[in-house]
Amino acid sequence: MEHPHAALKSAAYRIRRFALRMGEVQGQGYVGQALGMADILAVAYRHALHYRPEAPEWEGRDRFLLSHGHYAIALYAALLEAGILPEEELETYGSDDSRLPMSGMATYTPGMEISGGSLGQGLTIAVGMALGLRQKNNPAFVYNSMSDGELDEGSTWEAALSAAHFGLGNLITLVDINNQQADGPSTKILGFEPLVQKWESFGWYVQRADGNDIAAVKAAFDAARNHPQAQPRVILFDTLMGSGVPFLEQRDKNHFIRVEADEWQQAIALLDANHAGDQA
Ligand SMILES: Cc1ncc(C[n+]2csc(CCOP(=O)(O)OP(=O)(O)O)c2C)c(N)n1
Ligand SMILES: [Mg+2]
Repeated sequence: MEHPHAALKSAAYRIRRFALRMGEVQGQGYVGQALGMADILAVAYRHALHYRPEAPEWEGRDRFLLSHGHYAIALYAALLEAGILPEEELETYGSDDSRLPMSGMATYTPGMEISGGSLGQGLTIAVGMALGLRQKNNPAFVYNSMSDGELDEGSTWEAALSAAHFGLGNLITLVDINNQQADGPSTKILGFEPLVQKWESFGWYVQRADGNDIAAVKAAFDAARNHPQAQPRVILFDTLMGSGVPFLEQRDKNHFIRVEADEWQQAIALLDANHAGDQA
């Protein structure tokens, strides 16, 4: 019997594959993050977000802000899947004059709403955008995607307070909890649990879900959009870095992965085999 979310699983597979192919172009990159977030991005771009691939700046679009700009490769893979970027452009990833630089730049890439990467800024911008859209009676949602390292930034919590104060029901924050930062496990660097209670006490509608379980991710997006109160919404996604490629899942210090030349093809072959097995 076909998996009930077969189309979304296939989208997540293609997003992982695009990310690995871009990684191979440069020989290194934030590939573990892209693999870890692929299921979330598949649901975002194939189920939840309203957008027009041929008109990335359409005023009615939902805004997807990549606060963690170093995850650009993950968003490019999603924009390729969404048809906002053409597939042949993938080969230019990270090269001079490419529209796909290694860190996200709003002025370079269609579908890249902000130049993220100075961590902890995305949510502050998202609050302003959500307020502005509400002012203009524009019913679009603002999604702010952020990493667990950004929970260490004071600006994140100032923005969280403001969003609740203004009752921003058009704001959805996605947190990628991969328990990794540049210097090691997030929980060892600056403990942030219990996160559900923290966000709730800041006045948010909170869900926590397995970010690598397509059905759970889809249900969380649906509940976030349909929540009836005028409250900002956050989904805390627990994810596994490198998800879908076992030898990358197990790699230590996978914040920035250097993969040997022959391992990219090996990773793609494993992913393909897994996906074929899923569909059988
Ligand atoms: C304000 C700010 N401080 C420090 C950095 C340097 N930096 C880049 S990535 C990173 C790790 C942050 O944690 P997270 O985004 O959770 O890492 P990942 O999950 O990608 O390993 C840091 C500290 C930065 N980009 N911005
Ligand atoms: Mg992290």
